[in-house]
Amino acid sequence: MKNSVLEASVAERHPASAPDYMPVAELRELQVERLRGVVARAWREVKHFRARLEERGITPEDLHSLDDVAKLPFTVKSDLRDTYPFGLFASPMKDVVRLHASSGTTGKPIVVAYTKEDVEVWTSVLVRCFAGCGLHRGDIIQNAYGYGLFTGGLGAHYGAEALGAAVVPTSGGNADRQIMLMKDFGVTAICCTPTYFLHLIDRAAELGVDFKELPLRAGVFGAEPWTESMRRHIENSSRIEAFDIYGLSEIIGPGVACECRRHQGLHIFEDHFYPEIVDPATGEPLPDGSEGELVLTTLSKQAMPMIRYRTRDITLLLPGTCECRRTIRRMGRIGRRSDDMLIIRGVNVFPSQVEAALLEIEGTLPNYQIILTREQGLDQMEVQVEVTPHMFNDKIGALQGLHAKLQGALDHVLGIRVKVALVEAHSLARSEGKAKRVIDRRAQ
Ligand code: DLL
Repeated sequence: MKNSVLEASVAERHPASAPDYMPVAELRELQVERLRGVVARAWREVKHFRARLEERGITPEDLHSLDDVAKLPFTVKSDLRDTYPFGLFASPMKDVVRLHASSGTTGKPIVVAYTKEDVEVWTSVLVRCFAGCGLHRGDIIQNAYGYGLFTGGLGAHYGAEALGAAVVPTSGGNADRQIMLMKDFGVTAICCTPTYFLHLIDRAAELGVDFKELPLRAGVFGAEPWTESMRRHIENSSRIEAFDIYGLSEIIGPGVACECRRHQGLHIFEDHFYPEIVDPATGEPLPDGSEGELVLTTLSKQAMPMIRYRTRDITLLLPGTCECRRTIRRMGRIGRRSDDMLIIRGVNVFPSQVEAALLEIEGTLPNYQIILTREQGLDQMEVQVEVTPHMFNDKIGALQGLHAKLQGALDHVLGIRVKVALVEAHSLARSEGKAKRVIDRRAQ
């Protein structure tokens, strides 16, 4: 650590970070007040939510303390899908200023909406993230999260700009240009997925650029699971400080939680996002310190309040307080999800999407396997598909045509480039129990 603890904690106190240090009693009071407000809003404006409460015979007046949150029904991803596209909105379109979307298990994405106030809250939590990472006005932040429907790019962009930093909005891709700009502009911090940064490290070495020699001093990495050993590798090979940032589209995007310079868990911006941990099987709330599924309730969202959203992310709320003296609680790293979602280069991919795409195309068999590898730090996905013997023995042109068709269908459904390999019927391993569709060799 370059600074002493005291120097760092003084330097970190950006004015926007004030709520991070709020006395706990005051924070709990604010949370109850906001919880009642957000539930009343959802009850008034969202038919789906009101029906759920009525089924349980609950009204917003039944909420007196934070413990009462457990009375509320959960919201799950299929609720967003079932009400696609705008069924969970609590604001009229005239008040919505932004829409984002993330891929779901079917062809239709999950849609999320923001009012002007929501964008302001989103921006403010990202300022708090960056300030907690020790970044400030004068920093040059290269933002290599994808710009577009994905929340990473625009979310981090607004936050970095509001912090007063100079933003270099490179978006994802084109590693050589990322490295050139990082070097020529004297970039001091980078935002991207951790695996993309690993790729940049490898590519820079090939180009003869040493990250250790650059002014780059921080990386704000998230959108996919990563490990402490990956942090060590990143920090050792680039001499930067690597921070873990967490978030999800349904709640706001990046900026639900972020590490501070102590790196002892991710501080959750609890004044806007109320966290619970529940048993993923039973939904029963678990005490701080127990591992389970993270459930989040938005306390100030206008356009699309989320009540007790089941994130499927497995983590724990850390007991005790952080050395940085923030009073907001911390969660552990997300190591895994309770469902089968794969995250490839920051994009969410479900094996079921692959399956659905394959089934549409004639000449393939419903036997396929997804092989995940990591090449030069970048996730690669290969889809091996068995083809009918007839097709396999046919002219080479037919196989090429099928290959192109499959490639097109998968690119379209998944939104990322994957490798397609056509293999002979019965050549893929069979399982006696559940089929093992995914072989993940990324950690090997
Ligand atoms: O990935 C938002 C984001 C962008 C977060 C940039 C951080 C940085 P989604 O595409 O909706 O949103 O994916 C959300 O990604 O439920 C987790 O499973 C996973 N995830 C996000 N951040 C982390 C992290 C964005 N730091 C899903 N560690 C979440 C592990 C993460 N998993």
